[in-house]
Amino acid sequence: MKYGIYYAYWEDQWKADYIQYIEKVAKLGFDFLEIACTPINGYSRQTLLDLRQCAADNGIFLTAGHGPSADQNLASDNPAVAANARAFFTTLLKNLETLGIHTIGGGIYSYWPVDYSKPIDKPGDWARSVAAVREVGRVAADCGVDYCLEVLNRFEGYLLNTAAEGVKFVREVDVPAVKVMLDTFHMNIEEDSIGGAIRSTKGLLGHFHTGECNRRVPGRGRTPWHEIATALADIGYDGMVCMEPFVRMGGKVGEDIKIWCELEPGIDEAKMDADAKSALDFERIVFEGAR
Ligand SMILES: [Mn+2]
Repeated sequence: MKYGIYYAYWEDQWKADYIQYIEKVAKLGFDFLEIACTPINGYSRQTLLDLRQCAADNGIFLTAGHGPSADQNLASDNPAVAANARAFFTTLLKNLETLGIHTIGGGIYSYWPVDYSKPIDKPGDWARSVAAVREVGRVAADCGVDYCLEVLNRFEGYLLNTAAEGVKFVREVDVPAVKVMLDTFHMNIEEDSIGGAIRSTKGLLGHFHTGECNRRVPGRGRTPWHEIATALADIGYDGMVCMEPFVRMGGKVGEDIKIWCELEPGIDEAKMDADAKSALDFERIVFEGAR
C-alpha cells in the first residue's frame, strides 16, 4: 500500500502552491500527495513539469482529486455543458500525464456539490454519464491515468451512493482504466456493511479515501478501521490509501465540505502536521498489520 494525504487539509481553497505541500508531506513521511485539479488546466507546461520534478526530488508521487463544477458535468442534459465537460477532462487528463499523475478520483461522473434545489433525473443522468465516462475513460487510458469514480453520500451526490452502484456503473462503462473509488466517510453514511462494501469492489477498486465520520484524521473516532483493513486485505487491494481530513472552518473548502463547528479548537499548523503524522503511523500499523 501507498499512503497519502489530500493537500486541502491545510488549505481553505481548491488550489494552492503545491510545491510547499510536496515538501511538507515528504518530510512527514507520506508516499504521495493528492492535489486538486481546479488550477491545473491553467498551468503552463513548464509549471506542470516543475511540479513533477519537485515531487520526484522529494521522493513522493502525486495523485489528483476533483469535484467538477456544474459546467464540467459529464451527465448534463445540456449538450453544450456535456461537450464542455468532455473537453475539460480531455485537456485535464493530458495535463495529468505531463504531471506524471496516474490516478484521478472524485465525483468525476457528475458535478459537486450538487444543487438539490433543482429536480434530479437519475436514470437520464446515469445513462448520459456512462456514455461520457466511457469516452473520457478511453482518453484516461491513453494518458496512463486510472479514472476513479468516488461513491458519495446522498447529501453530496445522487448517481453513486453505494459501492453496489459504483460496481454496476463501472461494469456498464466497461473500460479498464475506469474504476471504483470508496471513501470511509461516505460509506459510514450509506453502507449496511463497510467490510462488505469494500469486498464487493474486488478487482475494480482503484483508489481509497480515509477519514473519520466527522472527517477528523483517521484513528480519532469510531470508524471500524480493523474491519476496513481486513476487507482491503481480503480483496488483495495493494493500491493507494489517501487520508482526506478536513478540520477547519472557512473559505471555499469549509463551505463546500460543510464545516460549521471547530472540530479541533485552536489547532495551528504545527499541530495539524503532528496529527497528520500520527494518523499516518496509525494507518500503516492497521493496514499493513492486516495484510
Ligand atoms: Mn473522498
